[in-house]
Amino acid sequence: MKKQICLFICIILLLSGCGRLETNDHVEPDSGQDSKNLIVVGLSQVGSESDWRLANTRSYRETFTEENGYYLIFEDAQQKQENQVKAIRNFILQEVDYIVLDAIAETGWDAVLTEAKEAGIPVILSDRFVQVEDDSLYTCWIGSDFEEQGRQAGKWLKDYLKKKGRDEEIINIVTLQGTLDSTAQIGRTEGFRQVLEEQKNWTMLEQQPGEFVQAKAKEVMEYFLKTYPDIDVVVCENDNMAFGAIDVMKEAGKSFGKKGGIIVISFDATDAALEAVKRGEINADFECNPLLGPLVDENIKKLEAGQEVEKIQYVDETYYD
Ligand code: GZL
Repeated sequence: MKKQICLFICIILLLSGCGRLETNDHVEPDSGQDSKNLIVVGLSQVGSESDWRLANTRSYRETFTEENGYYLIFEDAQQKQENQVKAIRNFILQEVDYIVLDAIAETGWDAVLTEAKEAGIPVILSDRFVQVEDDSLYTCWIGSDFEEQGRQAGKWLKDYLKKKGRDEEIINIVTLQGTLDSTAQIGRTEGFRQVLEEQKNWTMLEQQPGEFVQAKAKEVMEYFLKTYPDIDVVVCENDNMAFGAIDVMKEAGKSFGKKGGIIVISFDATDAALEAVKRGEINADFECNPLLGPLVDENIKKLEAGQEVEKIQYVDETYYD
């Protein structure tokens, strides 16, 4: 049945001049596979901006397979919200069974998620959250407690400075923020701020977005080093931005990390970053679990069985120093 619907829609799209369905990839069921009993999932992914994102995408692709009973339509939005809105409208047109959304930013979703609700398609939020008037526009959200990650980073810095006998010293901090209005950026910035405001001797010199990418982070860190001669700490809201900051500090001959100089704090704890922790280039890295595919799968299977699911579901995480 679903196959016929998909075929019908393809014909409509071609006739209406929409051309090829704008899906980055279709996981076509084998011809022998009885596709009518596959769960059709339309997944709109932020992009491929970071190592964390690649691991996150891998987790979805390894989960939403035919063997697991899925037909996956995957869309990479290349970090543009308008591409995600377009993808969701495509999913509605294709009458998918579920929409999984990892939202580039928290705002701007009410209209398109209302269209999904009116089409009777459940929306599952994975990783990043959305701010909507009506929370019935999504079935559940599964992700990290980003504010807690930010608080953990602040508490770690407080303990580290105390251990070094620097708890009375003026501490100058800069932050490389993630994509503004993304849940990870909002939470990490706010969580760290809550600890910072209790430390009278800490000063946040400036916070600027590095978009979670290494190249942009390099530009911002170059600006920070030119503008502020005495930076004590750089908070990087993901590992790829930490790599950018490290490149710039090396080029500028700045000492940093565990051997002294600028303290480097990061988030995600990807494999490459944990190697940098071991080398002493990153002082502390706060884990953000990218393996969300199985958790989304669990929720979809419960919904398929007519069971209720928790509205807000946090994943477990830790940190490494
Ligand atoms: C966090 C995720 C963030 C990562 C970045 O859950 O949304 O986006 O921290 C990624 O690496 O770009």
